Amino acid sequence: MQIIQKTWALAALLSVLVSARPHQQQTPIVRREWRTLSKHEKSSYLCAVKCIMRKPALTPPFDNSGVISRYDDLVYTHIQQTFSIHYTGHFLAWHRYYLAVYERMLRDECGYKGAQPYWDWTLDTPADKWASSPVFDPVTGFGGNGEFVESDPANPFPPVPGRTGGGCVKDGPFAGVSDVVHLGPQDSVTYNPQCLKRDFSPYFAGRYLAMNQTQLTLAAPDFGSFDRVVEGGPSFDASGIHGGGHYGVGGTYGQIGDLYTSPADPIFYLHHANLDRVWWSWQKLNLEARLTDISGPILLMDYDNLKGGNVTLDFPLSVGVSAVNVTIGDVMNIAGCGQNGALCYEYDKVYTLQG
Ligand SMILES: *[C@@H]1O[C@H](CO)[C@@H](O)[C@H](O)[C@H]1NC(C)=O
Ligand SMILES: *[C@@H]1O[C@H](CO)[C@@H](O)[C@H](O)[C@H]1NC(C)=O
Ligand SMILES: *[C@@H]1O[C@H](CO)[C@@H](O)[C@H](O)[C@H]1NC(C)=O
Ligand SMILES: [Cu+2]
Repeated sequence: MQIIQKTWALAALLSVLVSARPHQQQTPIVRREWRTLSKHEKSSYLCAVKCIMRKPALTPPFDNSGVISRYDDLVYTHIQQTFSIHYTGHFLAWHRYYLAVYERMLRDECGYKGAQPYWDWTLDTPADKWASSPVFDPVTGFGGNGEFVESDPANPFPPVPGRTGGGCVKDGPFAGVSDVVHLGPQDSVTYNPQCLKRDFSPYFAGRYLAMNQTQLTLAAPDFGSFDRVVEGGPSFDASGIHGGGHYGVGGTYGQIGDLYTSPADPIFYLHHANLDRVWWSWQKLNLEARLTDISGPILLMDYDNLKGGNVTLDFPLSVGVSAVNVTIGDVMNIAGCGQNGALCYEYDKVYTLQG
């Protein structure tokens, strides 16, 4: 009798411990390329995106807040941290965590059963193939370009070379809605209902998203130089694969081309999943060493460390109200699964170095 009671007590204790850690998966979920998903898988993903756009925000309300939905919670935290998460050593680590949190929100809060898909844009180059990418499909994808609008001559910044759109998206699941986007432009966080805009630059995509640029990126010898090839410089002529996706889709007038509000376009998450896959591909070329290789400035563009030092594995990452804080060290291994980090996913395929 006593043994039975003790066993029962132990079982109860174990179940409490297990339920207190609801995200402790044992085996990684597998991220796949958008075009390899079945019609049903694509529509489940798009359905989950629309669902998270309808769930009420957790960010504490402030005057005239534009943070309406759970989707906005993430856009908001990206806007707030814009200048501390780009052109820094933790750029890739922060976005890796941000994506994993989005993926978990889709699964836990909207019943999505799959993993976050990625977009292998090398398959949609050269430039003349860009606009017909399956990612932009009006029925099974995210819809395409916006109507062409002339560049504003009063804008002191040069237009994105090769831009072809700029207006509201004309087809797909986000077309015909005047308040898909609530935040922005730029760092504005008060309620500003907008349509989703895109401004494709097939030229820009062809120049920075083809296999040649991806190979150049993978060939970097250490993390510090790898990150700089990914991020490129702030000018259009010094871009890398990061800017290639943002400006190839968003041009001058699309939200995804706006450094602050870019996650307002759901394609952001597929583009960044592929950037993360490039990083993981690079790590896998020498995994043991590259599970701990991290450097790059703590402060914006401080590549010479004149104002601050490099980030290290214990550097903290925060994505606001949607998840606990972690460190860079917690996200170095995408398939740590609670034993060795905060993440538990894999990619079905990685890039390899050619020739
Ligand atoms: C890659 O090819 C594109 C298209 O031909 C070209 O514009 C670009 O400069 C090339 N990039 C590199 C790094 O060679
Ligand atoms: C920061 O890291 C770079 C490599 O990315 C290295 O060359 C540099 O010496 C480091 N700076 C400091 C202050 O440790
Ligand atoms: C997470 O990090 C952010 C930014 O560093 C900080 O403001 C916040 O207080 C931290 N949250 C917790 C729960 O430690
Ligand atoms: Cu970003």
